[in-house]
Amino acid sequence: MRNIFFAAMLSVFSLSAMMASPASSLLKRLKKINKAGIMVGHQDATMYGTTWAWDKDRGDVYEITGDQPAIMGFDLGHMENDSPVNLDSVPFTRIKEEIVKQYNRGGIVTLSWHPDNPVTGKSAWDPSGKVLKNYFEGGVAKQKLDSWLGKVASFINSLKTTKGVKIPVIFRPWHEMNGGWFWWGKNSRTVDEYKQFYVLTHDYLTKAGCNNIVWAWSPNLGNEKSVGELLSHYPGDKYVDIIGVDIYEFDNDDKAYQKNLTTTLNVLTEAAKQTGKIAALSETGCRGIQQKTKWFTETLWPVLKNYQLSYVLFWRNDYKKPEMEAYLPGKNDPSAPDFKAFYDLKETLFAKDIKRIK
Ligand code: BMA
Repeated sequence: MRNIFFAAMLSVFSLSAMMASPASSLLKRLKKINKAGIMVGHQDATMYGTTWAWDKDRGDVYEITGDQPAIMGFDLGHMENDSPVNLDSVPFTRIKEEIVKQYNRGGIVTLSWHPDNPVTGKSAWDPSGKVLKNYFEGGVAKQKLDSWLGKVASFINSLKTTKGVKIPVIFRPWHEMNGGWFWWGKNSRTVDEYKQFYVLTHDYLTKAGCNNIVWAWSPNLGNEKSVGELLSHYPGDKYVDIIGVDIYEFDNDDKAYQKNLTTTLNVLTEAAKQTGKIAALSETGCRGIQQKTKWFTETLWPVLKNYQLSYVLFWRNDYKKPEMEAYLPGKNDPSAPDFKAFYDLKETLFAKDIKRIK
């Protein structure tokens, strides 16, 4: 009797193990890691830095800490146009290569997507053309976006190691929807059109076989003072695994940043609790960070340490205009030692820390 019981248990167990999708394994892992600390991420970490571009096996984080970020972010913008490089000139072949490397070192990848405006042909930052209305009425946006979703689905489906193991990623489409700058933003469509479009994106990619996506949804810092406000564009529990927020310091006002961060992370934490989702600071950074010698340990960390976030992703270090857009130091910048001190905190997790957490 006992043997039959154990055999049955074993087959149920192995069946569920066999059925676990790459996405559900990553989600499980994210929950485990969430208990150990906060992962630190960087957009385009290994592509370019404040003083260099396109070298292999480099990274501003790596040069300061000897370790890679736990999370690496890459953007799919311009994949929709069959361009060989993304909107920041990063070759898609290189993105794939770095995703595999990051997976092999035990790290995690998040993908964003800033596709051009399908109605006007201008960039993602063109809010004109009522794109989603056009989509749902079967206009030119419908033809284009359906085909664009297909291209993104093929790319995500194709993420595999050399042994053919499918690599899970966090995908964060249609972010900062509560701002007015993107064609999916607040001045360009109704809330319902937005939600329907997020759901449609989710269902399209799922049907296309992308069983390797953990879904992230993230508004921008707004004036959201309540969970209801923060979740005003939330597509629903079935479609989202991670709720993030994007918050920057553009004006060199550390106190205002801390206040914004605190107010929003309070609401985010409550929203995550109510929905049972993971919370993240999905984009952040301080303009002019190079010269700020205590920002990581004295502005960011005193706030972050109060919250159980899965990760914080610093946006990219643009080698073309680092003073305007580089959110982590290069190795010779005055802020590099402070970033190293931030790295040394036991609660901040980088690639080597999470490698051990399977
Ligand atoms: C924005 C800026 C742009 C960039 C885009 C996609 O926030 O960094 O310069 O093209 O993200 O990475």
